[in-house]
Amino acid sequence: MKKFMMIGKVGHGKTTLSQQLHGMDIEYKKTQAVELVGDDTIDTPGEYLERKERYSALIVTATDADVVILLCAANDTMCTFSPGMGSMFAGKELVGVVTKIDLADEKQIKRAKFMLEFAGCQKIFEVSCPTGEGVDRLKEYIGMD
Ligand SMILES: Nc1nc2c(ncn2[C@@H]2O[C@H](COP(=O)(O)OP(=O)(O)O)[C@@H](O)[C@H]2O)c(=O)[nH]1
Ligand SMILES: [Mg+2]
Repeated sequence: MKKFMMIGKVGHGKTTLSQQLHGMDIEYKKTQAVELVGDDTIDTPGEYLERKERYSALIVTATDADVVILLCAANDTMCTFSPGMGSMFAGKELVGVVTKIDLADEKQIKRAKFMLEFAGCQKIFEVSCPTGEGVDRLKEYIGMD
């Protein structure tokens, strides 16, 4: 069984997308620790990405994952991922997901995609959880059962 790991800033939609990928009811809950959603998805607290001193926790947690998914909300105005950042997960398949496309325009979506590309994502998807757009395409690509 493949394992997936979600990484992104607080509020960018990691937990919601994890629930949606598993067909679960969407329930808001602040993620305070590394948690397993379903039996294959490692959900992480956004603070692990936002605070550089916690990067080591991301690296250690990623050893259990086959696919690392970097998420960036389309309406984010900050630079979430620095160029080449994905290399800290050396050897893992790196997939980018632009979330919240329902809240953004084309220019914003493109900006988020560039950032994920520069971070090192080999493939990038655009999703909206309220509409479900793009979620099945992502699920199929990563090979989630
Ligand atoms: N409009 C919109 N809201 C979303 C989307 N994905 C998540 N949200 C909302 O964003 C907030 C934070 O989501 P959450 O999954 O907890 O983010 P996390 O901190 O990355 O786990 C919640 O209120 C979600 O309902 C999306 O695609 N579109
Ligand atoms: Mg969360």
